[in-house]
Amino acid sequence: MKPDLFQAPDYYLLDDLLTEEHKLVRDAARAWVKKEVSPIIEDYAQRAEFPTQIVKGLGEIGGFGPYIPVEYGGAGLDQISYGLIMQEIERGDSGVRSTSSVQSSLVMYPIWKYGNEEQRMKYLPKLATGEMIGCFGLTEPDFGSNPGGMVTNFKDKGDHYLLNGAKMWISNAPFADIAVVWAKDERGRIHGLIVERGMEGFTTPETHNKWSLRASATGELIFDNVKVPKENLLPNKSGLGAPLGCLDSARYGIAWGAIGAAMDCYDTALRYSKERIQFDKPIGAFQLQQKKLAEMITEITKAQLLTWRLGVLRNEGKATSAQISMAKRNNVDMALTIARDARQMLGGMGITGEYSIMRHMMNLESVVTYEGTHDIHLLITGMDVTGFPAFK
Ligand code: TGC
Ligand code: FAD
Repeated sequence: MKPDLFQAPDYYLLDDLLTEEHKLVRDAARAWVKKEVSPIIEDYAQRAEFPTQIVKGLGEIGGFGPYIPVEYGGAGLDQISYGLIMQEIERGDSGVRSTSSVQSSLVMYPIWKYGNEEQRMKYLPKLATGEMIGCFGLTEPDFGSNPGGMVTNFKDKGDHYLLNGAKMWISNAPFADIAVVWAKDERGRIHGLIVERGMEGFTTPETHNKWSLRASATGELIFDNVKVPKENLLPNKSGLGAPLGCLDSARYGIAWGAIGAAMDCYDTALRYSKERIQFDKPIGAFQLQQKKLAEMITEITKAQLLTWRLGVLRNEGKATSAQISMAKRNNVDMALTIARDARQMLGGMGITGEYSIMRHMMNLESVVTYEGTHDIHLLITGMDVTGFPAFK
């Protein structure tokens, strides 16, 4: 793979909107990605393997629980710093950002928000350093966009719960130490349970043959009469709103992350367009290539502004779930379009692992599907503006 020469586009001088702390956090994450992710990630993606050696570093740059309070081992940062870290990590690879998103927003967040103090102290500090890795089980074979229909369930057996069912498409599952699992009780109410590797009847088979997110491990969670101790139930929130609340935090991070992938594709295509000569001119001198680059930088700039504003609203506690949906949907679609155009600008070279673009493009096909598909987010916006849910 070519050396990482990334230079971040900032067409509207958005750095002026950031504090010194935001810039320090972002620059540390950017430098770490250049040193630790860029040189190895193509190789790991080609081999369909997660690079476990980067886990410690992810913890050190605040990639695990950036906004979780310091007393629980988190970095105690604000929502814009959280977003900037996600942007930089996904600039390297969406699969690495997935590991960070799942650990932060889908495992640490529910334990912090819905757990009790013993659960927080037991799990959060180890999750923050990467000493422990978690995964999040919501999706099932027959319930993806409609998680409320889930059939995974647990029964109260007096001194423990008995868990049965299956989850699929679970990021980090094959190597996770714990899983935050969403299941129905005997009354059909959804609760979160912390299931630990090693509990009898709990297995995590890996999902193979993915063309996307190849450097991220995906798997199933199978529960065959798993005895879960009663103290592993998250006591402070139940109902579908509990897992969906975690998704708000993860979707917000993805909205920033997608900008990172888009910036990397744009930067690569821009540099290539100045170096590649055809018909005695750099291809960047042709109007058709300039149109692509002009559209890319326009869309990246719009996405940066949308996301920065959303971060301010989240810092003020005013962002709605529907606003987060709009940013996730817009930014991932924007990044996917840019990746496809950038890939074309590199001609044949664009399909090789010499450049990051094709990997980003394939990764983004998962990002546009997980955490709520492109169409589900459109329906969320539609419901928000009309008041009519069109899901069913
Ligand atoms: P609905 O009746 O609308 O809502 C049920 C309850 O939930 C509340 N709620 C929310 N709460 C917090 N945050 C949100 N975003 C919320 N959206 C809804 C709602 O107020 C209600 O509360 P209550 O108290 O009245 O019960 O539910 P529905 O069954 O009609 O479904 C709505 C729909 C389709 C929007 C929802 O199911 C949905 O978002 N589906 C998409 C599923 C999804 O995103 N799955 C993601 C799985 S995890 C994943 O992909 C991780 S990838 C990780 C990585 O690698 O980065
Ligand atoms: P379906 O729900 O079957 O949707 C198929 C198509 O139908 C989509 O285009 C969808 O938009 C459309 N559709 C569905 N309902 C409607 C409707 N009402 N109106 C119009 N169109 C509709 N899940 C987890 O719980 N944890 C994870 O860690 C996790 N990681 C993932 C990692 C990867 C790589 C992938 C690919 C997925 C992951 N997921 C995870 C699952 C992901 O969230 C689901 O794939 C996603 O929610 C969509 O569900 P589905 O694949 O079952 O598609």
